[in-house]
Amino acid sequence: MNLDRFERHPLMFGPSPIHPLKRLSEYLGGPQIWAKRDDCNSGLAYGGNKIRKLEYLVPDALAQGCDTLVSIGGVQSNHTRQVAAVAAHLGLNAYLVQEHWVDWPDAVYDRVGNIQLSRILGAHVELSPAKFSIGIRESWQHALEAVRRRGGKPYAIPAGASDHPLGGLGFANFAREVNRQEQELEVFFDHVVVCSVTGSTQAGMIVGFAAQDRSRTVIGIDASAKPEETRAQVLKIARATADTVGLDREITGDDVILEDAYAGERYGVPTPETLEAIQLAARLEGMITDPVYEGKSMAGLIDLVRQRAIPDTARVLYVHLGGAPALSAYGALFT
Ligand code: 5PA
Repeated sequence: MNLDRFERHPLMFGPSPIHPLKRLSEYLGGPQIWAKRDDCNSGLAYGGNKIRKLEYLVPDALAQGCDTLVSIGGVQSNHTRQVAAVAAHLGLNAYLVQEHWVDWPDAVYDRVGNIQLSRILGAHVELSPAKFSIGIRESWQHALEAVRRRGGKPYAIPAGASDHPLGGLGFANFAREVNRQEQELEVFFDHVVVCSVTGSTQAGMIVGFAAQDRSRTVIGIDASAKPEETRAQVLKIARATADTVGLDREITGDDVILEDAYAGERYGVPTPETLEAIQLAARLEGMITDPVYEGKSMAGLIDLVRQRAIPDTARVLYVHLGGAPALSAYGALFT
């Protein structure tokens, strides 16, 4: 794998921390569980997994002389908030299309959390009635046109910075980072658990870990509630990324493990198990997860350990991708 031929614009503090989740591991009575904290990887508006992906898109945007980052997500998108922060940091504009991905009754849903932060960060925030999809959208094309009409030069970033030629590189690099930290910590994580929706986080990891000598199991936990679409997108991005970085083997469907039992019926709506997982991680570890993404992947981790689907002898790395800024939009859950 040759990742070094791609320019990376550093946006993180450095490697994100890895630490053991001792009380959670003891409580579950199974394998040793550790966390890698991409939820606090950067000083840019609380950070998260998109900051890591954007490290590889930013040099491309700057090289093209673009002045506006254009992107798309739900009203409480973490991704668009991170695009807004990166734009501010670089002195660029951000144009965000926020779609109606989730029906959620909290009265302040479109005023607090991520969307509030994006507004504070100075992004142009446009609300759109379109429903949840991880694909390319019409409203997004309109946004690109709007920027052009005003004489600006847009840089198009798809949902989750995923379906983009450079979208998988950030998490391929993540795999190298984990490998270096493992040497320092003298530990090897044979199971990696990660939340998946638009796919390039898991896809990048699959490629990055496949380039290493020792094999490990990357378990994606679907939070899209459309697992077939997410699985197909993970495979597509992993294959394209493998090609881009010159991985010396094919990526196949067998490389993509996506557990579909934890998303509940709908994207963005937590299940009782999601809430239990959020409370457990908070009360045992002081670690905050959210009802849309990491609460679901934490619920998946807990259940897979309880079922012994992850063996007691495993060393598990739970990858925390961020998302806590959405919590205030879900205030009603915790009253
Ligand atoms: C998101 C995504 P992928 O989209 O790369 O599969 O990552 C899933 C994921 N955890 C996991 C958190 C906290 C996330 O924010 N969020 C999206 C967003 O618009 O915020 C892209 C959907």
